[in-house]
Amino acid sequence: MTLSARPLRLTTDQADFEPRFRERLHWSADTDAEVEQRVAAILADVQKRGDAAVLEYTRRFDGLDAASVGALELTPAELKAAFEALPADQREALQAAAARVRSYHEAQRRASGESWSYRDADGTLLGQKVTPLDRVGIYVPGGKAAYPSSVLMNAIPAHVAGVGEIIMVVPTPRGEKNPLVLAAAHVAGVSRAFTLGGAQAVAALAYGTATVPRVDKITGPGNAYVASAKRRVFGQVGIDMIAGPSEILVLADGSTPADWVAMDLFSQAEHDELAQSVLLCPDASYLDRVQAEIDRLLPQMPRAAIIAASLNGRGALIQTRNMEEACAISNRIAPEHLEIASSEPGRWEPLLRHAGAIFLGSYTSESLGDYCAGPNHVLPTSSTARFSSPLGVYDFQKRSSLIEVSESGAQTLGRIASVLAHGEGLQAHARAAEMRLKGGA
Ligand code: HSO
Ligand code: ZN
Repeated sequence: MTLSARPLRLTTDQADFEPRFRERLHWSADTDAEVEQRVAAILADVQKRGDAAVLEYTRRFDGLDAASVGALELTPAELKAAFEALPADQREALQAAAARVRSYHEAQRRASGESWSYRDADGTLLGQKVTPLDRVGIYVPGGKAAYPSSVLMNAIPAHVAGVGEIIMVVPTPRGEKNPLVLAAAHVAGVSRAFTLGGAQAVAALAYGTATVPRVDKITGPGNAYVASAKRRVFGQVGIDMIAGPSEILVLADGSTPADWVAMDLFSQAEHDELAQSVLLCPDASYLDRVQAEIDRLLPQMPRAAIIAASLNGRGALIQTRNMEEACAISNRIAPEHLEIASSEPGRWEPLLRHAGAIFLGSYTSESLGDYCAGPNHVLPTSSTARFSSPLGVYDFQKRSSLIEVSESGAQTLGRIASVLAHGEGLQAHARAAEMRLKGGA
């Protein structure tokens, strides 16, 4: 059987464009009741029985038998040894990627992650103090989607933020460790790592056990069980986001070689059958050329079956009236990754408001951003780029307001506060403000 990949072909001036476009874009993050129930039971059990429950679920779900949770800890020496045993090209690539991701996040911290304050006319000091989180947990998926690059993308911003302790968990079915994941943990500054996964790992991090320390925030992607567990422990601990399937939207003016764009669509599609790849272009003949390249290139791809399922089920090639309309549609979609495959990316970028990451110009393939350009590859999916941002240093910090009222400030503020406090019927508030007025009250 020969595979074919035919993304849905639409033009914005066809009569049924809207409903067909909406149907293709639709993604529901509806949760499965059975998953929810099982996760709730696992969380409650780990909360109650700690290590014993974690061990039992790890045995049951990962086929990994250990005498204690402590025996599932990967020592720093083991992480380092994994790094040192890598072939030189992998070791160097990992280090080069880590260095770039680190410099980017250091710039991010300098730009927006520092404390600040000012004094107003009364000499009252007002400001914001930025503090790194004490301890965070990083969930690294194992199994079919084990991404060492995601270890870098989660751990490095945490490290740059100044987080005291970074605890990594990675499911390790039957104890088969992924050397690149271990090596990435070494390079990225992970403090402790456990071969644990699933809802039980999230529970261990959220509640703490005798062996696994309780963290303040859990970041990183995972399967439906992990997503459900993260949603449920939120409040007790912080979480980064609940990620949906990965997406790419390419805006093309026809100037980028069609095979480059076809491969960029594949690069997202190969992640997952549910991943979404969309191309918008005003030129119908360019869309034909990209489709021809898809047909030509697909048989060469080892993950052709996943790519075909993704493109046939969720892909789209959309002909727009012009580039302005393509930009407007892109804003409606608010994609996780947005490539501007154009000879004049600077002309279109100002029109684009909602996207996790914007890749400008023909040379900027998403895959360069996925691994090593520097910005984070953990990005808001499923249109959440309308209101949220890439994972960053700021996710590993929190802010406290600082207020130091001077004696003269207490006079000005005291009068205002007293009036408002009386208005709210709160006498103690009013008196606390009035007592500090000169002449007292
Ligand atoms: N495109 C993925 C990240 C990734 N790609 C990891 C390769 N490895 C989600 O942003
Ligand atoms: Zn990717």
